[in-house]
Amino acid sequence: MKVSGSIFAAMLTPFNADGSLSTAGVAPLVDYVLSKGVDGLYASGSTGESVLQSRDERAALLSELGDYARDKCTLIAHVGSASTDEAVSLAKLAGEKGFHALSAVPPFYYKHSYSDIVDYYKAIVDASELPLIIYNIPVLSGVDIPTEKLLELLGDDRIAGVKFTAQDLFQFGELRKAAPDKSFYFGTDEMFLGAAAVGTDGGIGSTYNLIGDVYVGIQNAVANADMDEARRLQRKANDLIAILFKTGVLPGLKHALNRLGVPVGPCRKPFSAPSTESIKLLEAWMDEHKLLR
Ligand code: MN9
Repeated sequence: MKVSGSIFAAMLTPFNADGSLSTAGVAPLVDYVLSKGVDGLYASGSTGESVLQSRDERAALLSELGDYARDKCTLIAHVGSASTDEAVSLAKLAGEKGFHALSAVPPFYYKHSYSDIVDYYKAIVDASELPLIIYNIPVLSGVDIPTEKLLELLGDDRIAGVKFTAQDLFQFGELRKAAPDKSFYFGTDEMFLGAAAVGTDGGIGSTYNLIGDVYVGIQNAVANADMDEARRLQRKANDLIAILFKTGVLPGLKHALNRLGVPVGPCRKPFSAPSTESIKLLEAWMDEHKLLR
């Protein structure tokens, strides 16, 4: 099973000023992100602050997004959870709402056996007809599935590939070599060019909410063997990302979008608002790149 498209924004979740979910914020955010030329959206993941939301809030976001955008682009629903039942219920909903694929982090917090992790993924794929992308993000999930176990999981036809948010390009290349029929999406935005050089089916990242065109450009430049252009674009992304490390990646991205007139609100606590000093750097970067309007 294949997922169509290559470059996907790991979508932010819009909140109101009081921190409640803003379903009204979905359409303007989708319109802005798609205007940058990405192939689709990956919703309710790390960037979407999913672990700070209830199951019902995640369901409301997925429902709104499905209704608004299923005919506009490829939609991937991240349904991963510490609880299999919650992941399964979100997977069913995504199927009903016209999503094109599912994704899930391994169950986190408790240290589960590999066989529990396999059962979790099987339960999710059994819940709908959709292909599933494993979300490998050991730095946040705390679960590092070894290469051979990832390959075992990929033996299931319904498991289409891996969103690989780590920095080990050797492992990334080994996975691709061992499973050439599967799709591997790189998730560390600041190293996307490295993955594109090794070979990647695409990328899924947080900063694509703001500058998706840059990653589309890197992918194209590498395909055309234009390394100067690819490096120029990665440097542009990394200048922004270095600033986002000062603001906090998600609070900074939300600040930037709010400034652009795309109302995404604040991040949920315990995230805090960016410092005044870091906001100055961010706005100067936006100004320099004509992102303020
Ligand atoms: O998966 C994101 N990774 C993390 C996506 O949240 C750890 C990335 O898109 C990063 O936010 C980005 C900046 O470090 O690469």
